[in-house]
Parts: sequence; C-alpha cells; structure tokens
Amino acid sequence: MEWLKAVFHNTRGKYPLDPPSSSPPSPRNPSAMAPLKAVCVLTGSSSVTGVISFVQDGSGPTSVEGEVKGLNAGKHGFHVHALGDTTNGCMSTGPHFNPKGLEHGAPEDEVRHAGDLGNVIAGDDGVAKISLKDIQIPLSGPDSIIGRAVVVHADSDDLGKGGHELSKSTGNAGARVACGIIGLQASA
Ligand SMILES: [Cu+2]
Ligand SMILES: [Zn+2]
Repeated sequence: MEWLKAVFHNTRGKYPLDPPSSSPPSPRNPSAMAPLKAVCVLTGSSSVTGVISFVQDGSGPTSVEGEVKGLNAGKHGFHVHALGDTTNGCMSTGPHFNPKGLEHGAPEDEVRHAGDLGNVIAGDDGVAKISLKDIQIPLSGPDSIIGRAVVVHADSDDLGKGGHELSKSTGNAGARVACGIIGLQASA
C-alpha cells in the first residue's frame, strides 16, 4: 500500500493547492488535451429511439454524430433542452438551452438558443442520420450541455421564421417524440 499512498499524496500535493512543479498541467499536457466525449440515448412514448454521440476537442466545436430511428419521413426539430429531467418524460426537460437569453433561431444564426441544432431529416425508412458540428454546445465550462437533454420533435422546426406565435420560442416543432440525457462518456 505504500506506493498507493505515495501516488495519492503526490497527486494531492500537486493539485490544486501547490504551485506547479516539474510537470505543470498545461495546454501541452497530453492528458489535458484528450477530447471530451458524451452520449445521449433517446427514448420516447412512441417507437422513436436513437443514440447521439458528442466529441469536443479542447475549446473547439462539438461534433455531433448519431442516428434516430422510427420517425415519420421528413424534418424534425432537434434541440438541446435545458434540463436533464425526464421524470415526466420529455415534457420535463424544460425549454431550449438558452444561456444567452436570445430568441429561437437556426444553428447558423447569430440570434439563436445555444440548443438550436435545427432539423434532422428522416428518410422513408424513418431513419435520420446526424452529423454536425456546433460551437455553442461545449462539453465543459459554464455553458456545458452535460446533464441537459436532447429532444427530437414530431414536426419541422421553422428556425424562428415561420411567423407562428411559437416560432421565436420553439420553432413550432410540435410534440416531443423522443429525448435523452446527455452524459459524459470515457474519453478515448
Ligand atoms: Cu426541442
Ligand atoms: Zn430554440
């Protein structure tokens, strides 16, 4: 056990109280550079299911990859909602994640919720493949999406431009057909 104590003592001594000694944590430290990974398993009251993976390298954009199955063909609103609370199904995941307090928009708009990831498009087989990058959904820091939720909607997100009373808040994307909580995954 002596070696274990030594390692433990050493670790405690180095972070965060003591000034950096021989190997300070820095952006060049390979372990500090390991990309963060997260995953979200989507389920809902209907037969819609999916798995979405998130990877962020440093402070760069977050890559979002995955697949949603069991959808009606066509466009479906795809958002990060504020809360990782599914006690009342997808209804309790709150509104779109919106740390800047802006109106709903398209992913490429300056005025948008951070959680506005636009639409996913399902083919005739009901499968939507997702592959996007976004700068407003980091996996660490004050605006991290870890512990929040991904929601897939029944209808198309009008990206704030539909002129409906809900356009500027939800994109009028209709019911929440599937959702899941975004959780950390082991880094590569
Ligand atoms: Cu939504
Ligand atoms: Zn929104």
